[in-house]
Amino acid sequence: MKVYNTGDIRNIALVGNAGSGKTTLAENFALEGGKIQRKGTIDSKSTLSDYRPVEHVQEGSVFSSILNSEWNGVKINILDAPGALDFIGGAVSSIAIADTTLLVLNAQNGIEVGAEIHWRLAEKLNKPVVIIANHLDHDKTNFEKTIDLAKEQLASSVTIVQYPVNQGPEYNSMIDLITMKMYKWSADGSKQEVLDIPDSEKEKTDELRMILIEAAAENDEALMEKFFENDTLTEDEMREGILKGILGRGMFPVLCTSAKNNMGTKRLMDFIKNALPSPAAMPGMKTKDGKEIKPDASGTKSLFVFKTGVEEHLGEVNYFKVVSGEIAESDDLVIVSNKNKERISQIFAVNGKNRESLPKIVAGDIGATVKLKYTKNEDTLTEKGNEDCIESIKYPNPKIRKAIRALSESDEEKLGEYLHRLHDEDPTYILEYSKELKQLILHGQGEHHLNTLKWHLDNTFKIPTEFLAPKIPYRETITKAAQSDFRHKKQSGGAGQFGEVHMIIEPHEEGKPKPTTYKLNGKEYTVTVRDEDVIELKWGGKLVFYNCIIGGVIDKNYMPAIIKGLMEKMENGPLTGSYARDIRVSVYDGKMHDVDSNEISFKIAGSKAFSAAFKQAGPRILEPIYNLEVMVPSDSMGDVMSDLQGRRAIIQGMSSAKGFEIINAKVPLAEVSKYATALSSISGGRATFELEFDEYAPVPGDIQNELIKAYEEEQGDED
Ligand SMILES: Nc1nc2c(ncn2[C@@H]2O[C@H](COP(=O)(O)OP(=O)(O)O)[C@@H](O)[C@H]2O)c(=O)[nH]1
Ligand SMILES: [Mg+2]
Repeated sequence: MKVYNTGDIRNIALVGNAGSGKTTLAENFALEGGKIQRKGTIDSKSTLSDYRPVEHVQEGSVFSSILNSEWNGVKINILDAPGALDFIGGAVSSIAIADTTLLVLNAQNGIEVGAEIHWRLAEKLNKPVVIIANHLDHDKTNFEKTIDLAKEQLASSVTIVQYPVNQGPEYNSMIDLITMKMYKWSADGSKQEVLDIPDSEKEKTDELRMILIEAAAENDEALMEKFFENDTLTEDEMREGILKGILGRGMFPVLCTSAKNNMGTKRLMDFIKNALPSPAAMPGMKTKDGKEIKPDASGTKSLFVFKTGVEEHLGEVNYFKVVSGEIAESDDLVIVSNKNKERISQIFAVNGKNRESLPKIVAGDIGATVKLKYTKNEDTLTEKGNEDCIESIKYPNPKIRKAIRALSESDEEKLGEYLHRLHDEDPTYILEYSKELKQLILHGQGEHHLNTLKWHLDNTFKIPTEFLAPKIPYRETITKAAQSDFRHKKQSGGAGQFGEVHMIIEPHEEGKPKPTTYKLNGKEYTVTVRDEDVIELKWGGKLVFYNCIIGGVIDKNYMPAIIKGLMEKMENGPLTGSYARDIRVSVYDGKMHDVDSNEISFKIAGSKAFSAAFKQAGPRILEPIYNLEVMVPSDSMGDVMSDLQGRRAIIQGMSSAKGFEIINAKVPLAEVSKYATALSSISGGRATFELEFDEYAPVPGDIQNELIKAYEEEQGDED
């Protein structure tokens, strides 16, 4: 296949709600560019994208698919994203990697949730957006209303470039305000006529063209002046203004298609070639240190792997964008993160599962390769000595968690391996083996997302699994000071054991001065700190240990053994077996025996004294609290608020955005494990949320009692 220069490449992401027609549109691009001879259809499960078995079962895209086509010498790389929000990962990477986002709307339905959310992703990544009004051939199609809603909900600078002449079942013509022509198609879209604008449309066309010209002028001061002077712009000036507007997100042009009938594709491809930026016109990719790498074909060889998939008969396929330089077959590159060497044995341009070989590929282009040994998703491969590592794509935080288990114990190892593989294919699945909970926890974007993963395990990998309720990683701490001592003594027969430890424990708080005196149960204790040991706990919080021994009653060498004893209890808290945190311990007295004292004795004495003190020190169970941000359409605000009240949420603030209310709250993790499902049913799928861990806070007393009881019963069962 031909090698294209950076300036002759257009990278576009197709996004929008599920069912809006992205995959069908991608198929049209491939057909018009001669990549396929016959168009596949969604109904016959024969499209280039959506080729994977899971997508046939689900009847929709699950992963993004990469396609390419050619139009008048320009290569168009198409990243066809899934529309369903559970598979948002594919949309995030597509928008991040492509230079322009094509937001496809189903003009029967206005702005659907998926469109709204993908719009916000493009906004966050500062990407130019072109709006495609699709599905123009239905009874219920309402182009005008859809565009009004887009102006209201997305941006006021949504600007009509094409409009349908006869939307509805008879749809076959559209007028383009740049070329000032009418495009008319045969019923199957195969024949296109370019006609003069009929008289009946002239008035409307002139009016809309003036709006377009004014919108184009707004993107440049010089153009604006010309517009004020002449009340119009020349054809060239208008095109210049549109280019600038698209690039700077000052204008969001609207184009028209009926993807099923392949109407509008050719003119859309013209527009992609003429009005959308090549990678050279866009900011380069950013490194982890914030450096921008321009897509310079003569620069250092560098590529970024943005997607990994396992394909039948091929094994792992790595999809990449060339960051800079030219990558040629047989190039030897190095992975920046771990310095492993990789040879690029083959380079492909792909159309779903179809591949064409390329001898080389230049900066800004998108390709695929196979047989890499060490490369992982999101790796940067470059020339030896170059340290520029491209920053990872930022995916939304997980929204749901479940524990998963193989039904047969002998599958456990394979399960872990396949789950890692699925994470590489879809980074929004996060896998965590929690040692503390003794559960394999899966995090995902929603119920459907996790069920799809299970489908893979059951059907692709043939490992039967089950989901379990995920446990909550509780913590334990104390609220007041308490004293305790313990003598461990074993002096009958054989080698003896002897250790005695006296301690005071109390809550640790940052900045609290070192202990001096305590009054506990009517008794006064004075301590003098000799040594301080601050232990940062792996699970958060601290254990602060003070050696306050006077007169050498416990040898300094036994302190590590006492700390070991404490740590055993910190790892397996006395209330519920959860990790304990934020405690300080002053060991101020004790006793040794000349012969029988040893490390094990002091470890046991330390551990027992600590346990006893812990129980008298106002122990509390802490639970993880998350910051929750919910974006709610104004009309379901009341229902969302009352639902939150039932989840022990503390509302932190509220604000409004375009048609949305934003609620910020703090909620316990225990109350939001199924929030994705609940919120979706309350808001008809229109509300979205983000969750982020904030802090640990005490659980209410009644819940603490229930948890302790449940733990005791569980322990009882085990005995
Ligand atoms: N009538 C009509 N059907 C369309 C149009 N575009 C797509 N479809 C159909 O809508 C369904 C969803 O299309 P698909 O391309 O999978 O949408 P995606 O989820 O956005 O990728 C399929 O049955 C398509 O045949 C259109 O413009 N008109
Ligand atoms: Mg699709």
